[in-house]
Amino acid sequence: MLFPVTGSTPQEYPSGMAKPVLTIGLLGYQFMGKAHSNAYRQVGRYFDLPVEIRMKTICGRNEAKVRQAAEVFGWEGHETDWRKVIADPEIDIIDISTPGNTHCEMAIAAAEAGKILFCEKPIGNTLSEAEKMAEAVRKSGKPSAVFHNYRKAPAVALAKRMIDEGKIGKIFHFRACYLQDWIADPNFPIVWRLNKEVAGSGTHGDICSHIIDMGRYLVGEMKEVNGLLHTFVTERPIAGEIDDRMGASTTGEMGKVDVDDASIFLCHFESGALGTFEASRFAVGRKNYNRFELYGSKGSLIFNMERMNELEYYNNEDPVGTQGFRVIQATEGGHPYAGQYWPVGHIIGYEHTFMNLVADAVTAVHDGREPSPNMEEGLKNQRVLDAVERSSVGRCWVSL
Ligand code: SOE
Repeated sequence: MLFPVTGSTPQEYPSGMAKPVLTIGLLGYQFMGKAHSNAYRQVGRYFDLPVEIRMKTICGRNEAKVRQAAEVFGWEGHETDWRKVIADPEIDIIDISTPGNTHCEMAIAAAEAGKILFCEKPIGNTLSEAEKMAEAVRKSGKPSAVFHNYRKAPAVALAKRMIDEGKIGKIFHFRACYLQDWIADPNFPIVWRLNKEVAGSGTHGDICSHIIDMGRYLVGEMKEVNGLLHTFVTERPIAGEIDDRMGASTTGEMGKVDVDDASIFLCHFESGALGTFEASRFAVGRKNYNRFELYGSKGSLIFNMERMNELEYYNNEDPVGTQGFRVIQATEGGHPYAGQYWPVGHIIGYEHTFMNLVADAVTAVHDGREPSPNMEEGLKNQRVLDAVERSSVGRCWVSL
């Protein structure tokens, strides 16, 4: 059942009345396929949603592996041809969680088939692809969502609430880093995330896109950027059989690496704030170190995904002599999303950020509103990715 996207008001369903159903077709079954499947399966058990979610079909090229994924993740069925999933009249939402080189064709086909599109980040491998995808979604008139899941961590959503309430005042600095180290070993093979033809870029699109989204979400749009993309290891073993943890066996042959290992850039925000962004897969010792520091005239905020339930807050208006960074544990009922899960102090994890995003998105779809972030935001993210790449090549500032 598709919902009128034009401004329908939230509907209250009297108890006992069947809720409308949103039927999902998921394209992709590996890391993000697993995270999205868990979110679709679990979200209705923690949120009182105005819809039922039907996990109909999961799709992947390897029949044996996608059949197993359907059984393990709880899908009604599985498919190896993504076009058949898009053609299924029972499916309302197409979720694209495959490697980046498949996103554009899938998204356009889904939009042209009148499906609601949920898409992993970054939406495309190039700005040109992202523009075509966003245009197809606009033409469809259907809502969309993009899985910038870190916005949906309670501590991050609390930071956004505090900024919007004026508690931080005028923002001077936004400093973000997203540091991993899973390919610091030069013997790690060239898996798809290290292959430009498949992934579009390396660290830049994969994880710098997340901190770009965080900057846009918390501070606003960027005016100009100046970046540097760098590859530390230019030759690696060619990958053989992939495993389920982003790794693979090797074939014994060596191949050229054509993507960035690190992506660093400065920006001027339209607000006048300054931004510094640093993403790397060579930060030895950092595993998923997605962190920001935000400094304003009335106060400052610090978030670290590896301590995702905490938000450090400095209130510049505390009485002199008592000022200092304090840790807010974002697990209280009044904190965004936290009340859906456990009593105060009983923390949540990475998988809950996807559940929170799905809860927001399907509720918005039901209410006839646009989810956030949606494909338009995904396109703005891609414009920043593209500008930083151009500035790195040109060794100059690039305006957005
Ligand atoms: C690999 O860097 C990765 O899986 C990203 O692709 C995800 O977007 C991020 O959430 C976790 O790390």
